[in-house]
Amino acid sequence: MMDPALAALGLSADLPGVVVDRERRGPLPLVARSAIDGAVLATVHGGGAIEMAAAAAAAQVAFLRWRAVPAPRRGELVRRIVAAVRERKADLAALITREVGKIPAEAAGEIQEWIDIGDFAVGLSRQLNGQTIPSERPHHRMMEQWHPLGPVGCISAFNFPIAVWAWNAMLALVCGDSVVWKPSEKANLCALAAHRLVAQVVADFPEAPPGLVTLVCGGREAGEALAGDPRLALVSATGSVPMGRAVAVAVAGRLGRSLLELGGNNGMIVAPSADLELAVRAIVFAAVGTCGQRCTSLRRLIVHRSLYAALLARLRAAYARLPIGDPRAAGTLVGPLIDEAAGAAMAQALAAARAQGGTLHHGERLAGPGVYVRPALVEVPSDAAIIRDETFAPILYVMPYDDLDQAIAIHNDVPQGLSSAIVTGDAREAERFLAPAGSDCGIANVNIGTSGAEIGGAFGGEKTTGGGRESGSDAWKAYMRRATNTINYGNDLPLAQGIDFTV
Ligand code: UN1
Repeated sequence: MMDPALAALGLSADLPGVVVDRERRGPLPLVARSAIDGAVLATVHGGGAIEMAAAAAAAQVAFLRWRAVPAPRRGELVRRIVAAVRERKADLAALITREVGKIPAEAAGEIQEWIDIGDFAVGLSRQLNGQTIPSERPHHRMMEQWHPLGPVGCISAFNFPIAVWAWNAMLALVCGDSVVWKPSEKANLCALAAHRLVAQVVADFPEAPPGLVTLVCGGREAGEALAGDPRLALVSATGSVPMGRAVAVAVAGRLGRSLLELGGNNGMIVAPSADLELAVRAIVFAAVGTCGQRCTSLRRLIVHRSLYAALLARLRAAYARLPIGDPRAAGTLVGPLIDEAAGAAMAQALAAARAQGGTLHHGERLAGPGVYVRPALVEVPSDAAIIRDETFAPILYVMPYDDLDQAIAIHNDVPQGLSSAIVTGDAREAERFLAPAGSDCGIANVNIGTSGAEIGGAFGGEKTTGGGRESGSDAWKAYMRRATNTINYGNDLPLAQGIDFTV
């Protein structure tokens, strides 16, 4: 019998996985499984380098037409996409739950991020403003214009199988770009369903050319072909540091532009004046939400020694009563890890932490089918090597500190720099954390956790996180090219810098 989460969106058990001008069955059969129970949901026929080249070619042709459509009209397309998403929100969320195992509230939150960035992009379609700059030359005017950049390639991860592509695609579309998507191999059904919805709206929109949005489900070969294709002016990639490094090298090699959102190893400082009740709630959501599989998940907790024992006791108690299991069951807060490899990585990290002097609380594997774990708290010395690695699982390393400078130094002493937080009632401490010598991350919060960012802010981080910024604020500028124009409305030709070049 067809799974209801697939049936509601018209997905069958045997699906085309390449969408260029129309849906086609590529040569690469990919098995779509559910994280909930490991059940095989469907086979998706994806592609490799040949299919990716066809997608890039179609995207290039589409771009040449789409860039000439006025930006507010492009916004109208996105407005219609958002209307369709609002209608199908519940079905799309149920598919996220079925395929990658998110609890319904978080799955709905992910679709809400699509709606939010869509609304943001619609408004932006009338605000792609450049500036006017005073010229040093008489009777001259200087200005900047933002023009569409080119086709955008998007590589997305399983943990936000729809939202992260939507952040990219909605901005790219209003910016006048076409979009090629290579989704995670672990979330092809979410990608197909989301893409179908957009493709339908595009097909009904008079000015939207075929090839404006394309999809190639595939593996490494398709991803490498995307990164290497000179027609894709911007490659936006979300995933692991090794993947991002490979993409960065390939894109830099052809002098393309990349936008990277890679690993996080997010820390929180809990200061002596912290509201402990608030801290516990912030920590638990950030550390165990999405089963620790957000790039913004809280992984390191740096606690002032004066409240270390009390906070640890409260966290141990909270972890002991976490409702873990099938995310479709009412009340579940922690669903499964994505697959066996994730379970093995968690077990390996816990073994390493123990060997490096860690004391483990919880973290045990629970009964399947599906990879269910009780999230782990690990007391570790702050110089343990393991805390420098991001393990995509619910492991929270806990360590004490004595003064804030030391806490900030511990906090920043990891290769990654995505998200961070401090819980404190002391305004001076909060400001020190946010100041230039404070957190070195792209996101720094006060009295909230590290995850769950709104789309209005620029999202991304520093160091091995890759430096990219997606989503709100002025992240749209990555999807456009800037032209500086100087216009002479006089009859003479004065040169800049006072140069006299009279012949
Ligand atoms: C991710 O995990 O790749 O801030 C993105 C958050 C979400 C997005 C996470 N809005 O946790």
